[in-house]
Parts: sequence; C-alpha cells; structure tokens
Amino acid sequence: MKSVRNLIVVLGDQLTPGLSSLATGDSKLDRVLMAEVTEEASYVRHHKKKIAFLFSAMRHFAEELRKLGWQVDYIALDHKDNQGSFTEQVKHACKTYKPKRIVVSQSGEWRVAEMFKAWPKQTGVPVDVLTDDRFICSIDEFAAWADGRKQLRMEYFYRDMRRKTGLLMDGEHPEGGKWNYDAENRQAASADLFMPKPKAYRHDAIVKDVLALVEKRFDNHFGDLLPFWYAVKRKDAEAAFTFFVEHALPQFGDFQDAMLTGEPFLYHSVIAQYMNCGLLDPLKICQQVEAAYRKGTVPLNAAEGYIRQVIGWREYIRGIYWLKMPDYASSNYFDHQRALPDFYWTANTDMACVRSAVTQTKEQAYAHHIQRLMVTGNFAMLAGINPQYLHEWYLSVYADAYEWVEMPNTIGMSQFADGGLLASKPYAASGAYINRMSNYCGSCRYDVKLRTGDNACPFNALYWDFLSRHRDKLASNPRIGQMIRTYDKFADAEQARIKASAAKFLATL
Ligand code: DLZ
Ligand code: SF4
Repeated sequence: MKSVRNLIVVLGDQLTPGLSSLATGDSKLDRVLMAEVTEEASYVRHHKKKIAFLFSAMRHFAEELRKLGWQVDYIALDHKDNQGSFTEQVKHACKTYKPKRIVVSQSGEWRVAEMFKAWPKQTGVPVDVLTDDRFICSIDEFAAWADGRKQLRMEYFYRDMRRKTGLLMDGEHPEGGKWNYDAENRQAASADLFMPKPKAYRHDAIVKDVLALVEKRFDNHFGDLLPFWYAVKRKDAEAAFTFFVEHALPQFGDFQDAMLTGEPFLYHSVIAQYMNCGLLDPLKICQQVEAAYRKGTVPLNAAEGYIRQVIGWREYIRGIYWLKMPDYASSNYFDHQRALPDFYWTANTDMACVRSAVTQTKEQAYAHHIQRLMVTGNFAMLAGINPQYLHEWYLSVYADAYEWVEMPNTIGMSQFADGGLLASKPYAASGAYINRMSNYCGSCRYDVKLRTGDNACPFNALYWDFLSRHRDKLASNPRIGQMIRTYDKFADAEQARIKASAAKFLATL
C-alpha cells in the first residue's frame, strides 16, 4: 500500500473543493476520508430526503475530488469496513495508513468539534483543525465583534459584513442610501401570481443507489423520500441558483413573508441545503445577486433582502452559536416543559396553517422562514413546548438544517429561550398575523376572528394566555409590554374565558 502523509477528513457539510483542509493538502501525498455513518444519520432521526440528498451529494463530491487527482477512501453506509461513527472510522483509517497528522476543517457542530479534540488521544495522531474560510466572518472575528457589546444586534454586524465584502456598496455608503429595505418586503401573495417551481433534477445512477439504500435503512425515519428532485452536483446546484435569480428573485423581496396553501416554494430560492453542505459558495451567490441588480433585472429590495440573509443573518447566527455553546443548547427562559405534539410528525390537526406547514415539511424537507418562525415555531412557544424538543424536530426535518444554523434560529429567534440575546422581542403572534400573511384561515375549521370558545382559532387564546403567563418576564419589553397592558384592559370575565379556552385546547395536545 502507498504510504500516506496526512489523513484529510472531509465531513458531509464540507463538500467544497477549496475547503481549507484540502487547499493546504497535497493530492499526491495525502489521503481523503469520507464516510456515511449511522451515528450522523441517526443522532437525530433526519428526514429521509435529507439523508438521501446528503449521501448523494457526498458520493458525487468524492468523484469530483478523484477527478482533481485526490485519493479518496469513500466508506458508504453498506461498505464492509464501515465503522458506524466518525471517530471509529478515523481510528480504523489511522491503523491502516499510519498518517503523520489528521487534518480537518472546523466542523459545523460543537458535538463534532469535541470529537476532534479527543482524536489525538484515541488515535495517537496529532489533529490540525483549520479555519473554515467558506464563512465570511471567522469564529474569532465574531467573538472580537461581540466583545464588550451590551446587545448583539444583527443589523450592525450586517453593516460590517457589507463593508467587508463590498456588496451593494456605493463607496462608503449603502447602495440606494439605506442599509435595509425590509419595510418593502411584507406583502401577502395571492394564488393567481405566477410562481416558478425550483429547478428539479432527474435521478442518476448514484441517486438511484442512494434512494434504495435510504429506503432500506431509514424506513422508520420521518418524511417522504419521493419525489426526490434536489440537485446533488455542484454544477446543478449552481444552475438551480441561476434559475432562481432569473425567475424568482425579482419577486422574492415583495413576497418573502407570504404563505399559500399548496405553494411550498413561492418566490424562495430553496438553495440553503446546497449552500449549507458546501455545493454553493455564499460569497459567490451574493455576488451573482448583486450583478443581477446592477444589470437591472432585480430590484434593490429583493437583492438587499437576499444578501442580508446570507452575509448578515446566516453569519451572525453562526457567530452566536460558537460564542454561546455549549450552554446555549439548554436555554429555556420561559421554563417550557410540554412534549412536542404528535401532529408535528403526522400533520393530523385541524389547524390548517400547522397542517400545511407540517405536510409540506414531510413531503419536501422544506418550509420557508415564516412558516418555520410564525406557524410551527410560534405555536410551540405559545403552547409552552420544551425548546429542546422543538430544536431536535427542526434539526431532523429540514434538509438545510445543521446545528450551527438551526439551533440559534430555534432557541433564540423562534422560542426566545435565550431571554433575548438574539431577538429584541418574542416572535409571538395571534391568528391575525397568519391570516394577514396567508390564505390558510379560509379553509380552516377554526374561526380566526374568534378569541375564545371551541371554534376559535387556538392561536388567539394561546397568544393572550402566553402573555399573561409570562408577564413577569415580558412586561418591561417595550414592544410586548404594550400588548400585556392591552390584555389587562380586558374584562375579568374575558380574561377567564381566555384562560379556560387555552387550558382546554392545551389539554388536547
Ligand atoms: C447530516 C449528516 C448525515 C445525515 N450523515 C452524514 C454522514 O453520514 N457522514 C458525514 O460526514 N456527515 C453526515 N452528516 C453531516 C454531519 O452531521 C455534519 O457534517 C456534522 O454534524 C458537522 O459538524
Ligand atoms: Fe391557523 Fe388559526 Fe388561521 Fe386556522 S384560523 S389557519 S389555526 S391561524
């Protein structure tokens, strides 16, 4: 066997040829190890489509690396040498190759970073963990930004990232004179608008093999495996993004918060699963968006809104994750302890909005940000679901979900379980918000206009009950405090009806 200098371990969300661990390596001297391992697929029971997507993309990436001249050991799930976990697989490879060093780029999860730390002792081989420079802001840079600040506001961080990347800048100033055009992005959609479907791909031989494997091995996981239409190759993911820029991005800004029954994608790009595993480069796609704006095919509110999600929110969320882990994981500001209702898995509920969001999640491993934040997330917070259970749910059901991005979005943004580190107020809303932004309520058995009683939209009583239950923690919040004062003006009898309605509904969960 050829001797090996270093063992370069590439994880499932590191499918980028320019990855730091590869860029500093030498394809003639080093060997790449990639593995499909049961531990990663089942530490939370990921959606079948998510596993199929990732395994297919990993297999294609191994091919891509081989074409670039790398020696790749690709250990498929049913490979005879499969050891079941990253650590055991790395130990096995160290025995085979006796490398001088193990080289790896920073992991996306704290849990895996802890594994890296244990490897030197477990294998007897030193480990180099290299910065993941696919992110615009490094973990250290974020920590330096956060140091000494009372509040970690995304908006200021975002402006720094605009300056750093030069995206949508007009010299020193933001393009168009404003940093943020969100106020223009809150229109409701109507079903007669033309909405392009994301670009879909046929199954090649690799995808066919993986689909059969997932069907066999992960049959008991949540979600529909078919139809499977995701891109699994870099070239196809890039084409899917270009399709979005040409066909949907012009309308993305206006309708990004809208929700329609039977329209899971609207004008969204549906590419986070590609970007988060490394098939798309965040900076490159933002440059592509800017170029479309400069060419005049995309309005500024859409271009700015999209770029903000990528270089602002996405980077900020990652910074928070690494700044606050591991304690962040157990945050539970409201001390919510309720179990996750079954309908998060079955969609078996009379609430049309929740049914729609869960059904499409099951079918597509996808829901857009407002469905996640204002339907399933909002419901969970109002109903007092334990944020850790909800976090595991989001992490497992969405194809784009990795802990670094999903956890702060769930714990911080959606559940306010960090007590307001990330969000300035809880994203709590009654049925009126959902009714304004969607067409769900029209086909719901509940009446969104009623506050209490068996036919009332459950979000309504739950909303007021949530405010009253947590008044100690919320009364001083400038935005929510005002709603608590509104509640206090309700007659005693109305307050009693709200309490009774909320309790009756919660008892059914
Ligand atoms: C999400 C996931 C799944 C389902 N399976 C694998 C796998 O078999 N092999 C692998 O390398 N990565 C997988 N991943 C992604 C990892 O969980 C992800 O790379 C780490 O959690 C990031 O620290
Ligand atoms: Fe959802 Fe309430 Fe509207 Fe029904 S009435 S769809 S439960 S917001």
